[in-house]
Amino acid sequence: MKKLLQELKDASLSAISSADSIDVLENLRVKYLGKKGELTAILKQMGTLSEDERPVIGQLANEVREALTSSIDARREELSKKMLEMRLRAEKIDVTMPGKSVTIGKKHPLNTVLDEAMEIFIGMGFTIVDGPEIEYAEYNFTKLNTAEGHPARDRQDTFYFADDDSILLRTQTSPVQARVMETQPLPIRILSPGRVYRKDEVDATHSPMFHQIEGLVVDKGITMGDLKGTLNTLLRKLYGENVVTRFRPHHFPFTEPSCEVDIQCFECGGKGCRMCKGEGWIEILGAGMVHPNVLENCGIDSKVYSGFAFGIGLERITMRRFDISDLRLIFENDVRFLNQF
Ligand code: 2NL
Repeated sequence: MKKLLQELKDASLSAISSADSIDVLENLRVKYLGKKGELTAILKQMGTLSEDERPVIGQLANEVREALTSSIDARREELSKKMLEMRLRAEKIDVTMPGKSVTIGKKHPLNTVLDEAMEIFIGMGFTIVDGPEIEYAEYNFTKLNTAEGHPARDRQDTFYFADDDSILLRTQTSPVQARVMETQPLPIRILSPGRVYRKDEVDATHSPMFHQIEGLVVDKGITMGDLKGTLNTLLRKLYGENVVTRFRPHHFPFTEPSCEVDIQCFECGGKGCRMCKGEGWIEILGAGMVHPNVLENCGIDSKVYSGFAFGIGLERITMRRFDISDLRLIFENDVRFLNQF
Protein backbone atom coordinates (compact mmCIF):
# COMPACT_ATOMS: atom_id res chain seq x y z
CA MET A 1 0.00 0.00 0.00
CA LYS A 2 2.89 2.25 0.70
CA LYS A 3 4.03 1.67 -2.83
CA LEU A 4 0.55 2.37 -4.22
CA LEU A 5 0.39 5.68 -2.31
CA GLN A 6 3.87 6.64 -3.51
CA GLU A 7 2.94 5.87 -7.12
CA LEU A 8 -0.30 7.82 -6.77
CA LYS A 9 1.62 10.80 -5.35
CA ASP A 10 4.21 10.79 -8.14
CA ALA A 11 1.68 10.38 -10.95
CA SER A 12 -0.75 12.97 -9.59
CA LEU A 13 1.88 15.64 -8.79
CA SER A 14 3.24 15.36 -12.30
CA ALA A 15 -0.26 15.58 -13.80
CA ILE A 16 -1.11 18.61 -11.61
CA SER A 17 2.03 20.51 -12.53
CA SER A 18 1.30 20.08 -16.24
CA ALA A 19 -2.43 20.94 -16.02
CA ASP A 20 -2.97 23.84 -18.43
CA SER A 21 -6.37 25.12 -17.32
CA ILE A 22 -8.49 25.50 -14.20
CA ASP A 23 -11.01 23.02 -15.65
CA VAL A 24 -8.36 20.33 -16.18
CA LEU A 25 -7.09 21.00 -12.66
CA GLU A 26 -10.57 20.60 -11.19
CA ASN A 27 -11.00 17.28 -13.03
CA LEU A 28 -7.69 16.08 -11.55
CA ARG A 29 -8.82 17.06 -8.05
CA VAL A 30 -11.96 14.98 -8.47
CA LYS A 31 -9.97 12.13 -10.00
CA TYR A 32 -7.49 11.90 -7.10
CA LEU A 33 -9.15 13.44 -4.04
CA GLY A 34 -12.88 13.12 -4.78
CA LYS A 35 -15.29 10.79 -2.93
CA LYS A 36 -14.87 8.22 -5.72
CA GLY A 37 -11.27 9.25 -6.31
CA GLU A 38 -8.10 7.16 -6.40
CA LEU A 39 -6.87 8.12 -2.90
CA THR A 40 -10.23 7.20 -1.39
CA ALA A 41 -10.10 3.89 -3.25
CA ILE A 42 -6.73 3.08 -1.68
CA LEU A 43 -7.87 4.11 1.81
CA LYS A 44 -10.89 1.80 1.53
CA GLN A 45 -8.42 -1.08 1.70
CA MET A 46 -7.10 0.07 5.13
CA GLY A 47 -9.24 -2.67 6.70
CA THR A 48 -6.92 -5.33 5.29
CA LEU A 49 -3.91 -3.86 7.13
CA SER A 50 -2.49 -4.98 10.48
CA GLU A 51 -2.80 -2.84 13.66
CA ASP A 52 0.84 -1.76 13.30
CA GLU A 53 0.69 -0.84 9.65
CA ARG A 54 -2.53 1.17 9.86
CA PRO A 55 -1.22 4.39 11.57
CA VAL A 56 1.86 4.44 9.35
CA ILE A 57 -0.17 4.14 6.17
CA GLY A 58 -2.77 6.53 7.61
CA GLN A 59 -0.11 9.13 8.21
CA LEU A 60 1.36 8.61 4.75
CA ALA A 61 -2.09 8.94 3.16
CA ASN A 62 -2.62 12.24 4.99
CA GLU A 63 0.75 13.49 3.76
CA VAL A 64 -0.18 12.53 0.18
CA ARG A 65 -3.56 14.31 0.52
CA GLU A 66 -1.88 17.44 1.88
CA ALA A 67 0.78 17.35 -0.82
CA LEU A 68 -1.87 17.02 -3.54
CA THR A 69 -4.11 19.70 -2.04
CA SER A 70 -1.34 22.26 -1.71
CA SER A 71 0.01 21.40 -5.15
CA ILE A 72 -3.47 21.89 -6.68
CA ASP A 73 -3.91 25.19 -4.84
CA ALA A 74 -0.50 26.41 -5.97
CA ARG A 75 -1.18 25.39 -9.58
CA ARG A 76 -4.60 27.05 -9.49
CA GLU A 77 -3.02 30.27 -8.25
CA GLU A 78 -0.44 30.07 -11.02
CA LEU A 79 -3.02 29.41 -13.73
CA SER A 80 -5.36 32.20 -12.70
CA LYS A 81 -2.46 34.63 -12.60
CA LYS A 82 -1.44 33.53 -16.07
CA MET A 83 -5.00 33.89 -17.39
CA LEU A 84 -5.32 37.34 -15.89
CA GLU A 85 -2.07 38.33 -17.58
CA MET A 86 -3.32 37.00 -20.90
CA ARG A 87 -6.59 38.87 -20.54
CA LEU A 88 -4.85 42.09 -19.64
CA ARG A 89 -2.56 41.71 -22.63
CA ALA A 90 -5.47 40.94 -24.98
CA GLU A 91 -7.70 43.74 -23.70
CA LYS A 92 -4.99 46.34 -23.51
CA ILE A 93 -6.13 49.72 -24.88
CA ASP A 94 -4.05 52.72 -25.78
CA VAL A 95 -5.93 55.64 -24.24
CA THR A 96 -3.69 58.07 -26.09
CA MET A 97 -4.95 56.90 -29.51
CA PRO A 98 -7.19 59.38 -31.32
CA GLY A 99 -10.89 58.45 -30.95
CA LYS A 100 -13.11 57.27 -33.79
CA SER A 101 -15.00 60.31 -34.99
CA VAL A 102 -18.79 59.96 -34.98
CA THR A 103 -20.62 61.70 -37.80
CA ILE A 104 -23.59 63.57 -36.37
CA GLY A 105 -26.24 64.78 -38.81
CA LYS A 106 -27.65 68.29 -38.81
CA LYS A 107 -31.07 69.79 -39.07
CA HIS A 108 -32.11 70.47 -42.66
CA PRO A 109 -32.47 74.25 -43.24
CA LEU A 110 -36.20 73.74 -44.01
CA ASN A 111 -36.66 72.18 -40.57
CA THR A 112 -34.70 74.97 -38.87
CA VAL A 113 -37.12 77.55 -40.27
CA LEU A 114 -40.20 75.34 -39.75
CA ASP A 115 -39.27 74.68 -36.10
CA GLU A 116 -38.79 78.41 -35.57
CA ALA A 117 -42.19 79.22 -37.12
CA MET A 118 -43.93 76.51 -35.07
CA GLU A 119 -42.30 77.82 -31.90
CA ILE A 120 -43.58 81.34 -32.63
CA PHE A 121 -47.15 80.16 -33.27
CA ILE A 122 -47.19 77.79 -30.30
CA GLY A 123 -46.24 80.88 -28.27
CA MET A 124 -49.42 82.55 -29.57
CA GLY A 125 -51.59 79.59 -28.53
CA PHE A 126 -51.74 77.70 -31.83
CA THR A 127 -51.86 73.90 -32.07
CA ILE A 128 -49.93 72.04 -34.81
CA VAL A 129 -52.14 69.76 -36.93
CA ASP A 130 -51.42 67.12 -39.55
CA GLY A 131 -53.46 65.41 -42.26
CA PRO A 132 -53.36 63.24 -45.40
CA GLU A 133 -51.29 64.18 -48.47
CA ILE A 134 -53.67 62.16 -50.67
CA GLU A 135 -56.96 64.06 -50.51
CA TYR A 136 -60.44 64.28 -51.91
CA ALA A 137 -60.92 67.13 -54.39
CA GLU A 138 -63.93 67.88 -52.16
CA TYR A 139 -61.64 68.90 -49.29
CA ASN A 140 -58.79 70.32 -51.35
CA PHE A 141 -61.01 72.53 -53.53
CA THR A 142 -64.81 72.37 -53.18
CA LYS A 143 -65.12 73.07 -49.45
CA LEU A 144 -62.57 75.87 -49.93
CA ASN A 145 -64.89 77.77 -52.27
CA THR A 146 -63.09 76.55 -55.38
CA ALA A 147 -65.90 74.94 -57.41
CA GLU A 148 -65.59 72.54 -60.33
CA GLY A 149 -64.48 74.41 -63.43
CA HIS A 150 -62.27 76.81 -61.44
CA PRO A 151 -58.90 77.26 -63.21
CA ALA A 152 -57.00 76.18 -60.05
CA ARG A 153 -58.47 72.66 -60.55
CA ASP A 154 -56.95 72.27 -64.04
CA ARG A 155 -55.48 68.82 -64.79
CA GLN A 156 -52.40 70.65 -66.01
CA ASP A 157 -51.73 71.94 -62.50
CA THR A 158 -52.82 69.12 -60.20
CA PHE A 159 -51.79 65.46 -59.74
CA TYR A 160 -55.09 63.54 -59.89
CA PHE A 161 -55.39 59.82 -59.07
CA ALA A 162 -58.98 59.06 -60.07
CA ASP A 163 -60.25 59.39 -63.66
CA ASP A 164 -63.11 61.53 -62.39
CA ASP A 165 -60.60 63.88 -60.69
CA SER A 166 -62.09 63.13 -57.25
CA ILE A 167 -58.79 62.15 -55.56
CA LEU A 168 -55.51 64.05 -55.78
CA LEU A 169 -52.22 64.96 -54.14
CA ARG A 170 -53.17 67.99 -52.04
CA THR A 171 -52.13 71.30 -53.63
CA GLN A 172 -52.29 73.13 -50.28
CA THR A 173 -52.59 72.15 -46.61
CA SER A 174 -55.99 73.88 -46.24
CA PRO A 175 -57.91 70.56 -46.48
CA VAL A 176 -56.39 69.68 -43.08
CA GLN A 177 -57.94 72.86 -41.71
CA ALA A 178 -61.30 72.14 -43.36
CA ARG A 179 -61.29 68.78 -41.53
CA VAL A 180 -60.54 70.52 -38.22
CA MET A 181 -63.37 73.03 -38.76
CA GLU A 182 -65.77 70.15 -39.45
CA THR A 183 -64.87 68.06 -36.42
CA GLN A 184 -63.28 70.19 -33.67
CA PRO A 185 -65.01 72.50 -31.19
CA LEU A 186 -64.63 76.27 -31.60
CA PRO A 187 -62.62 78.42 -31.17
CA ILE A 188 -59.87 77.18 -33.52
CA ARG A 189 -56.23 78.28 -33.57
CA ILE A 190 -54.18 75.89 -35.70
CA LEU A 191 -51.05 75.70 -37.82
CA SER A 192 -50.89 73.05 -40.56
CA PRO A 193 -47.43 72.64 -42.05
CA GLY A 194 -46.73 69.96 -44.63
CA ARG A 195 -45.92 68.80 -48.14
CA VAL A 196 -48.02 69.96 -51.06
CA TYR A 197 -47.90 69.04 -54.76
CA ARG A 198 -48.36 70.91 -58.03
CA LYS A 199 -47.60 69.89 -61.62
CA ASP A 200 -44.60 72.18 -62.07
CA GLU A 201 -41.40 71.59 -64.01
CA VAL A 202 -38.29 71.71 -61.81
CA ASP A 203 -36.27 74.93 -62.02
CA ALA A 204 -34.57 77.39 -59.65
CA THR A 205 -37.91 78.51 -58.17
CA HIS A 206 -40.32 75.60 -58.90
CA SER A 207 -40.69 72.03 -57.71
CA PRO A 208 -43.62 69.56 -58.04
CA MET A 209 -43.37 69.04 -54.26
CA PHE A 210 -42.85 71.82 -51.78
CA HIS A 211 -43.95 72.81 -48.26
CA GLN A 212 -46.61 75.14 -46.97
CA ILE A 213 -47.29 76.47 -43.53
CA GLU A 214 -50.94 77.41 -43.29
CA GLY A 215 -52.66 78.89 -40.28
CA LEU A 216 -56.29 79.34 -39.31
CA VAL A 217 -58.08 81.19 -36.50
CA VAL A 218 -61.87 80.99 -36.09
CA ASP A 219 -63.76 82.57 -33.19
CA LYS A 220 -66.47 85.12 -32.45
CA GLY A 221 -65.38 88.64 -33.39
CA ILE A 222 -62.16 87.85 -35.29
CA THR A 223 -61.20 90.80 -37.54
CA MET A 224 -58.55 91.91 -40.01
CA GLY A 225 -56.88 93.55 -36.97
CA ASP A 226 -56.25 90.09 -35.48
CA LEU A 227 -54.81 88.97 -38.82
CA LYS A 228 -52.44 91.96 -38.99
CA GLY A 229 -51.37 91.67 -35.36
CA THR A 230 -50.65 87.94 -35.64
CA LEU A 231 -48.72 88.19 -38.91
CA ASN A 232 -46.77 91.29 -37.80
CA THR A 233 -45.74 89.36 -34.68
CA LEU A 234 -44.56 86.45 -36.84
CA LEU A 235 -42.60 88.68 -39.21
CA ARG A 236 -40.94 90.63 -36.37
CA LYS A 237 -39.81 87.39 -34.74
CA LEU A 238 -38.56 85.97 -38.05
CA TYR A 239 -36.90 89.07 -39.51
CA GLY A 240 -36.23 91.34 -36.53
CA GLU A 241 -38.15 93.91 -34.46
CA ASN A 242 -37.56 96.71 -36.99
CA VAL A 243 -39.01 94.94 -40.01
CA VAL A 244 -41.43 97.08 -42.06
CA THR A 245 -44.50 95.21 -43.36
CA ARG A 246 -47.07 95.95 -46.06
CA PHE A 247 -50.52 94.40 -46.49
CA ARG A 248 -51.46 94.61 -50.18
CA PRO A 249 -54.91 93.67 -51.60
CA HIS A 250 -55.03 90.37 -53.48
CA HIS A 251 -57.47 87.60 -54.42
CA PHE A 252 -57.80 84.02 -53.14
CA PRO A 253 -60.98 82.00 -53.62
CA PHE A 254 -61.07 80.93 -49.94
CA THR A 255 -60.67 84.35 -48.33
CA GLU A 256 -62.49 87.68 -48.61
CA PRO A 257 -60.98 90.19 -48.33
CA SER A 258 -57.56 88.76 -49.23
CA CYS A 259 -54.09 90.24 -49.11
CA GLU A 260 -50.46 89.50 -49.76
CA VAL A 261 -47.96 90.51 -47.11
CA ASP A 262 -44.55 91.96 -47.99
CA ILE A 263 -41.58 93.05 -45.92
CA GLN A 264 -39.49 96.03 -46.88
CA CYS A 265 -36.20 94.89 -48.46
CA PHE A 266 -33.57 94.86 -45.69
CA GLU A 267 -30.77 94.93 -48.26
CA CYS A 268 -31.66 98.37 -49.77
CA GLY A 269 -34.18 99.71 -47.23
CA GLY A 270 -36.89 99.93 -49.90
CA LYS A 271 -34.93 101.75 -52.63
CA GLY A 272 -34.80 98.72 -54.91
CA CYS A 273 -31.86 96.37 -55.48
CA ARG A 274 -30.86 92.96 -56.86
CA MET A 275 -32.24 91.20 -53.76
CA CYS A 276 -35.79 92.61 -54.19
CA LYS A 277 -35.50 92.77 -57.98
CA GLY A 278 -35.83 96.56 -57.87
CA GLU A 279 -39.16 96.37 -56.03
CA GLY A 280 -38.09 97.60 -52.59
CA TRP A 281 -40.45 94.94 -51.13
CA ILE A 282 -40.24 91.17 -50.73
CA GLU A 283 -43.42 89.04 -50.81
CA ILE A 284 -43.63 86.65 -47.86
CA LEU A 285 -47.14 85.22 -47.60
CA GLY A 286 -50.81 85.32 -48.57
CA ALA A 287 -53.69 85.75 -46.15
CA GLY A 288 -57.26 86.92 -45.68
CA MET A 289 -60.54 86.70 -43.78
CA VAL A 290 -61.99 83.21 -44.21
CA HIS A 291 -64.72 83.37 -46.88
CA PRO A 292 -68.21 82.87 -45.34
CA ASN A 293 -68.84 80.09 -47.90
CA VAL A 294 -65.80 78.20 -46.53
CA LEU A 295 -67.09 78.49 -42.94
CA GLU A 296 -70.58 77.30 -43.98
CA ASN A 297 -69.16 74.44 -46.10
CA CYS A 298 -67.41 73.23 -42.95
CA GLY A 299 -70.49 73.51 -40.72
CA ILE A 300 -69.69 76.83 -39.01
CA ASP A 301 -72.32 79.60 -38.74
CA SER A 302 -70.72 82.54 -40.58
CA LYS A 303 -73.19 84.98 -38.94
CA VAL A 304 -71.78 84.12 -35.50
CA TYR A 305 -68.18 83.24 -36.26
CA SER A 306 -65.43 84.78 -38.38
CA GLY A 307 -61.81 83.92 -38.94
CA PHE A 308 -58.58 84.64 -40.72
CA ALA A 309 -56.20 82.33 -42.56
CA PHE A 310 -52.79 82.54 -44.17
CA GLY A 311 -50.38 80.47 -46.23
CA ILE A 312 -46.61 80.69 -46.26
CA GLY A 313 -44.25 78.95 -48.70
CA LEU A 314 -41.63 77.33 -46.46
CA GLU A 315 -38.98 77.03 -49.19
CA ARG A 316 -39.35 80.68 -50.10
CA ILE A 317 -38.75 81.99 -46.56
CA THR A 318 -35.95 79.45 -46.01
CA MET A 319 -34.15 80.56 -49.19
CA ARG A 320 -34.51 84.19 -48.12
CA ARG A 321 -33.29 83.44 -44.60
CA PHE A 322 -30.12 81.58 -45.68
CA ASP A 323 -29.56 83.39 -49.00
CA ILE A 324 -30.05 80.20 -51.05
CA SER A 325 -30.33 81.04 -54.74
CA ASP A 326 -31.63 77.75 -56.20
CA LEU A 327 -34.60 75.72 -54.90
CA ARG A 328 -33.07 72.49 -56.24
CA LEU A 329 -30.27 72.69 -53.64
CA ILE A 330 -32.88 72.27 -50.89
CA PHE A 331 -34.09 68.92 -52.25
CA GLU A 332 -30.87 67.40 -53.61
CA ASN A 333 -29.50 66.80 -50.09
CA ASP A 334 -25.87 67.08 -51.19
CA VAL A 335 -23.87 67.01 -47.93
CA ARG A 336 -21.59 69.75 -49.22
CA PHE A 337 -24.67 71.97 -49.25
CA LEU A 338 -26.27 70.68 -46.05
CA ASN A 339 -23.05 71.02 -44.03
CA GLN A 340 -23.17 74.79 -44.49
CA PHE A 341 -26.14 75.24 -42.15
C1 2NL B 1 -50.57 81.50 -50.59
C2 2NL B 1 -51.58 81.96 -49.67
C3 2NL B 1 -53.36 81.21 -48.35
C4 2NL B 1 -55.16 80.41 -47.03
C5 2NL B 1 -53.98 80.19 -47.69
C6 2NL B 1 -57.03 79.18 -46.02
C7 2NL B 1 -57.40 78.02 -45.42
C8 2NL B 1 -58.69 77.86 -45.03
C9 2NL B 1 -59.61 78.84 -45.21
C10 2NL B 1 -59.17 79.98 -45.80
CL1 2NL B 1 -59.16 76.41 -44.32
N1 2NL B 1 -57.92 80.15 -46.21
N2 2NL B 1 -55.75 79.33 -46.41
C11 2NL B 1 -55.71 81.67 -47.01
C12 2NL B 1 -55.06 82.70 -47.67
C13 2NL B 1 -53.89 82.46 -48.36
O1 2NL B 1 -52.20 80.92 -48.99
O2 2NL B 1 -49.81 82.27 -51.09
N3 2NL B 1 -50.56 80.23 -50.85
C14 2NL B 1 -49.62 79.66 -51.71
